[in-house]
Formats: sequence, structure tokens, C-alpha cells
Amino acid sequence: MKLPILIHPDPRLKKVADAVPDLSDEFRRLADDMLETMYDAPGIGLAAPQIGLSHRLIVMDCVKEEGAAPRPMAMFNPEIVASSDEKSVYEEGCLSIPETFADVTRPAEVTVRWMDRNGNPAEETFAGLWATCVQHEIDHLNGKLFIDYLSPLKRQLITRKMVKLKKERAREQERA
Ligand code: GNR
Ligand code: NI
Repeated sequence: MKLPILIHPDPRLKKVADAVPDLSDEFRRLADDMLETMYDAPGIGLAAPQIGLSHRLIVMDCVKEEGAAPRPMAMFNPEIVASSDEKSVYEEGCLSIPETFADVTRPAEVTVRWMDRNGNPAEETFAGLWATCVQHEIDHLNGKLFIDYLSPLKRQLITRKMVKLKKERAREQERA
């Protein structure tokens, strides 16, 4: 089932999400719904707060080669346990901040520990787009957006643009 994605500014995007205590079919179904929502958008990642749920759950698939096998990942309670000193700059976007992109500097590699969909612990070191994406998603769980790395002025301009976009969309909804 496809779920509606919240647009910034929204207080639900600013909250620190709660840990998932233990895995149930309900959470597995939620992860599947989030993957469906992410692929449909289309996006390379999605965090539960973006659909208004305060759970520490993210999904992602950063395989971008045309024709390559997809790699849908669902991570419960993900934690960064190591970060490289080396940095990388990537032009980020966010499904909760549509049509907006900006360069963000982050550690080039991160090691992440999480619980997989079977409740088993997992750990992996990510690089490239995967590293950028997993850090962007974990930020969502801590109420942080990529625009929080920009200057207050840029952030304010983007927030104003989003307020306008939300009003336009609400008006379109009324007409529909
Ligand atoms: O789809 C997405 N693309 C993206 C591009 C660069 C850096 C991060 C991302 S994540 C984003 C989807 C999203 O908003 N996830 O929270
Ligand atoms: Ni995002």
C-alpha cells in the first residue's frame, strides 16, 4: 500500500523517533509499504517520520545502474557506529522537500548497525551514494533534514517555497 509523504515544514519531521522494540508482522508490512512508496515516488530512501510515523525504521535502495538487480533494504533501529574522516559532497534532495537540491558534505564512508526484518543484527560499511543516503535517512529519525546543513538564509528561502507549494497542493485538493 502506497502511503502519503509529509512535506516540510511539519512538526512530525522534527521529532526524534522511537526505537522499534521488537519485530512483528505489522512492522514488516510497514517496511514493505514504505519500499513501495519509495519506489513509486521515485526515491532511493525513505524514513518512517516522512509518512508521519515516529518509528526508527528506514528503507533504501541506491542501485542506480539500469537493469541491475534491485537491493531493497529495511533497517530497524539503525545506528552509525563508525564514520570516515574523509568527506564527500553530494547534491541531495528529499521527498519531503520536493524540487529542491543542495550540496551537503558528509563522511564518505559509514559503518551502520541495525536489526533486519527477521530481527537479526546486521552491520555493513557503506560508501558512495549508499553512505550519503543512509546518513540522510538516519538524520530523519533524529528530526534532521538536509536543509539543516545549509545557511539559515538558504533554509528560510526553501521553507518559504515549501509553504507555498503546500498551499498550492491543498488548493488543488479542494478543486479535485
Ligand atoms: O530520493 C532521494 N534521493 C536522494 C538524493 C541524494 C541524497 C539523498 C537522497 S534521499 C531521497 C529520498 C528521501 O527523501 N529520503 O529521506
Ligand atoms: Ni529525505
